[in-house]
Order: sequence, then C-alpha cells, then structure tokens
Amino acid sequence: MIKIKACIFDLDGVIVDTAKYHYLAWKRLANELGFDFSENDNEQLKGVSRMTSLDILLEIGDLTFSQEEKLELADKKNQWYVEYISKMTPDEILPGVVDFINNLRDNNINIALASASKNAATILKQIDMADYFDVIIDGTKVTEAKPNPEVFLKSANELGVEPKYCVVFEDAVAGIQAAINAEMHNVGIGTHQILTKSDYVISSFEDFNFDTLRKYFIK
Ligand code: B16
Ligand code: MG
Repeated sequence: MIKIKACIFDLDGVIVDTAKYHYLAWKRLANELGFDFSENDNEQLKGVSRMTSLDILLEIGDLTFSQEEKLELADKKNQWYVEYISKMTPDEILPGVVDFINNLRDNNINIALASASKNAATILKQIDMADYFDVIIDGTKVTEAKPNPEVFLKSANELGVEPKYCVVFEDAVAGIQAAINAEMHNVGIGTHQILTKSDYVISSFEDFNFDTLRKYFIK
C-alpha cells in the first residue's frame, strides 16, 4: 500500500465550479470584440492561466493585439469575473467536498490548495474555506502554468511532504499532467473519456472517503 501523507486540491472544478463565471466573463469579452464564444470552447480554458486563456480566445475570434492591449483585455475580463465571484456563497461548494476534507483531517492527512487562479483568496473567503488548508499556493505564488508541476511541488515543499506521498485532486487535463510531471499520485474529478491519463477518476466527492482512496492505492 502506498503511504498517503498529503492531499493537494485544485480549486476551480474540484472545490467549486467557477468555470461558469470564467465562461460568462470570457463570453462577455468575446461578444464585445464581435464574436461568439461557446460553452464548448470554454472547455479549452479549464486549468489554463489567464493570459493563455486570452490567447486561446483571440485565436477563436481570429484577432491579434499587442501585448499591452492584451493585458488590458485580460484585466477587463478579470474585473467582470471578480464581480461574479464576489457574490459566491458557501452553498456553491461542490457536494461531498467538506465531508471528505474533514475525513482527511481526522486521518491526520496534510491538506493543500494548489490553484492557477490569482483570485483563489477571494473565492476561499466567499465560500468560507480558507481555514481548511494547511498550505495555499495560488496563481500569485507561481510563475509556471500547469502542466508545469511548479504549483504542486511548491505545495508539497511547504507541507514538508515528499511528492511520492502526495495525491493531487484535479479536474483539468493540464492539471493531471502537472501531477504526473510532479511524480505525484492523482485522482481526476470528471470522466475517463476526458481525463484519460488519470490514475483514478471519480465523478464527485459524494460517497468518497479516505478509506476508498487508500483502497484504490493498494498496489
Ligand atoms: P484567474 P484552477 C484556474 O483555476 C481555472 O481553471 C482557469 O480557467 C483560469 O484561467 C485560471 O485558474 C486562472 O484564473 O484568472 O482567476 O487568475 O482550476 O487552477 O483552480
Ligand atoms: Mg481546475
């Protein structure tokens, strides 16, 4: 059986569904620039950094801007996004998350949040979950975007746990790849069809607990 000492959680798509707010803000920007942006297009932005998301959006709209203009566009989108997330409440925590994290705490597992978002602190405050994590590494503390493993390696390092004892919970393909690159175990939140490289996929944390996790990782 592998020894699990730490669990590292992504935020968007794992703890809360902020993808819908990112979508509304990106769509608003696309519409303002004169093109449409579908929910399907939005799938490509999951787990990806803000500036890379903008590059993908502009490619869809077939538009080119200078770096300075791009920073202004990203800032505009972010202001709308912050408006949306500032209205979030603890009701938006995804089902089973709080019970699972409490169950990990009861088993003395270290817990980290590892998100690409520069808005993670605002979201955690809105949903009242900042105190659930021993370590928080977000987009303000890393320079490399997933699939680079930086965000997970920094989390493990701050927790003082070796990567081989960590399990990452991720909903994005880029995030699962980042966990693999960090040489950590991973659990995908979503479907096998999309998270093809994930060690183990669950659809949600409902009816999921530390025992189930431990049993899966008996090798
Ligand atoms: P921000 P995660 C990611 O969060 C989102 O999945 C991704 O869509 C977003 O572009 C990125 O954060 C940056 O967010 O613009 O708020 O800094 O999944 O890593 O928790
Ligand atoms: Mg995510």
